[in-house]
Amino acid sequence: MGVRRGALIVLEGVDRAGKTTQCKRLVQALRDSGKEAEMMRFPDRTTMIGQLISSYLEKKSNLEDHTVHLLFSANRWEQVPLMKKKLEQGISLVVDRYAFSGVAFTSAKPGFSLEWCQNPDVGLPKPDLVMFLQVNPAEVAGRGGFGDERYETSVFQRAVQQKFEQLIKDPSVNWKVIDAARSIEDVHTEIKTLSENAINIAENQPIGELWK
Ligand code: ADP
Ligand code: 2DT
Repeated sequence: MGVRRGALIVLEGVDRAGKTTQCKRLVQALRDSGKEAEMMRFPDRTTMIGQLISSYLEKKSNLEDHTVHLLFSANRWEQVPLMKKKLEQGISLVVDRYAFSGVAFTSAKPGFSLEWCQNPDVGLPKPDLVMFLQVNPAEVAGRGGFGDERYETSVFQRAVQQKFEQLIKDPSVNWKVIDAARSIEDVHTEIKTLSENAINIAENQPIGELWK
């Protein structure tokens, strides 16, 4: 019998919802229970495409809105061979943002339909589980202010939140909405249980294709 594949697990949510904190905790917990797991994040700022994106986010450069959307998508596609290799080796991938952030952020700009935004990401490895860390802006106000990067304003984040709410209605994706206003520990416990279930189910299934 071949190696059982790992699961592709994605965490999404607005700024300061706790995505990075929970991704790290989840990878550690999975490893502690003897499972192979690695963290990834998008944008991956380390590649050549990622450096263009990073400079844009830091407002050191300007890029036309369609162009930067396609660069974010290309930044995922360039990791696909490595992602598939790891999943097939039995390593579960815990990913901080994915195509859903791509669609939510660009479609929050004027003149962009959800469909146009989804197109470049059609066919990416489909997550076995996407957890949306749900918080309202008042609840996370105590977690620190906004940074200086592009998109880090309360007006834009509210528009992004509305787009996420539309995306969550898509039944072709295995969305779970998590109440992320609770303690780090309580949120982690729920995320760990959902992830272990997803890993058990995924190991007997082929990797799917997103939005196809
Ligand atoms: P994100 O990656 O979604 O932007 P982070 O994981 O970086 O969010 O968390 C943002 C800040 O909020 C960090 O200082 C983190 O320690 C804190 N934080 C994360 N989760 C919680 C929580 N459940 N309760 C209180 N503070 C939290
Ligand atoms: P962080 O590195 O702090 O998560 O911020 N974004 C992200 C997009 O606009 N499109 C995408 O495809 C992705 C993955 C979200 C990255 C910022 O970039 C936005 C916040």
